[in-house]
Amino acid sequence: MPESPPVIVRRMHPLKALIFDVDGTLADTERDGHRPAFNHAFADLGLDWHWDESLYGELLTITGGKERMRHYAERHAPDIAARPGFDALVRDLHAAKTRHYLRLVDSGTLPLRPGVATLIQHARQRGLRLAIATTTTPENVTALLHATLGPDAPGWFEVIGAGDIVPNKKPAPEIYRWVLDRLTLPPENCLAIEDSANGLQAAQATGLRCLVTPNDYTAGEDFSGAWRVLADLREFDLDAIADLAISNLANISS
Ligand code: XBP
Ligand code: MG
Repeated sequence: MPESPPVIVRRMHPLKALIFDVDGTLADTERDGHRPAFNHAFADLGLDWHWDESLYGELLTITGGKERMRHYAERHAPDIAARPGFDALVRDLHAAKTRHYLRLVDSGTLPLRPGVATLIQHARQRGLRLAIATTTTPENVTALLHATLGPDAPGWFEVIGAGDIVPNKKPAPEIYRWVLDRLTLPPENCLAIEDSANGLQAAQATGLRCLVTPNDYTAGEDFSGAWRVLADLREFDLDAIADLAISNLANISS
């Protein structure tokens, strides 16, 4: 019997949810938000550490504020890192840093990146579900949403996965898995929106398509495998992607 030709099946995956990263994606929070907050915390606790813009760019490859401070101390202040009270110091520094960061956010000096507010508005109008997957502390997320989009905005996000809620931060996929579990959606129906290679890796390892909008700190990173790379979210048209059936071609022999 002659062999039947393969049947190409295109699987349609309607877009049901957008999952946003926060730092660097919703707003350029790192240089003028997290960085000065770390420096204020160092001064508060009597440390002569100072993270300038360039050094901070290097340190950003380590996600998570506590993890970033540990990494820095182990390399630049090994005597302090070796002290018995180092864990408590990191905890105190991070608590002070979060207080300073929240004050900066509340002062309204950290605007959303271009196109973010409009995309969120369009997504809500279309009934798309919204979620957050970030390594930063949960209070930082709600404060930023509140300060930039208004008091109701945190409630627009059905799931907010943030900070230490998972053991390993991005580029580990755990935070995206945590969010998908709570959305009870498969990755095929969701789009992750990120600004960094660490975030892209986390999304990819979860099976998510990922749109990357780089910023000054992440512009030179490797975004191979990203679904799209756009300068900012003004370039992103939700109408053009009702379905995410971009590359789901399956060869099925009949
Ligand atoms: C953001 C981070 C965060 C912040 C600091 O990464 O790495 O660690 O810089 O936040 P992403 P905390 O954008 O991939 O989520 O100090 O609250 O940890
Ligand atoms: Mg980010």
